[in-house]
Amino acid sequence: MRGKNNLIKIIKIPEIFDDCCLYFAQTKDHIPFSIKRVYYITKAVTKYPRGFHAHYKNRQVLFCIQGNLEMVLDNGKRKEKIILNKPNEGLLIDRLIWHEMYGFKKDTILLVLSSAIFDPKDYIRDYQKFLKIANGKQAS
Ligand code: T46
Repeated sequence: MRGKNNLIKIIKIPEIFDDCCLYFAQTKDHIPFSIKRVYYITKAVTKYPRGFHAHYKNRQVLFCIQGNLEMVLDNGKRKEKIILNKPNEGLLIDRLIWHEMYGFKKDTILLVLSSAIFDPKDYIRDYQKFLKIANGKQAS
């Protein structure tokens, strides 16, 4: 993982090359939580950004296993950007990190490992509310 204070935390996972490319990620060795849910996004449209929310509790690691997209992370104080395009690199999105996804290239596949089962109440989708919570001005 990169520096502790960076918003961008990249987790490298093993890659095995023989007559294919095989990647694996497992709890403890690579993923800093028990994986409760897996989902993936395909056929996203370049001109429609996604995300625009933060989670109260859910933690996630995102792998762009094919293609390319840009992620913007925001902790309420500063923002950082990264291009995801390497199947052996996962991006950790921790609690209370606002995230936005842009520029999905054609045929991009984003695989997400999640620490919690789906709960719509875990989403903060209002940016002003997020800023208050992230900066400790509103009880969550
Ligand atoms: C995230 C980013 C990276 C479900 O019913 N179950 C699920 O497990 C998920 C992930 C979504 N949904 C429903 C909720 C919405 O009605 O699928 C619909 C689309 O979800 P959303 O608009 O939140 O999609 P994204 O791409 O903006 O965000 C997703 C995840 O929802 C989110 O947790 O961090 O990918």
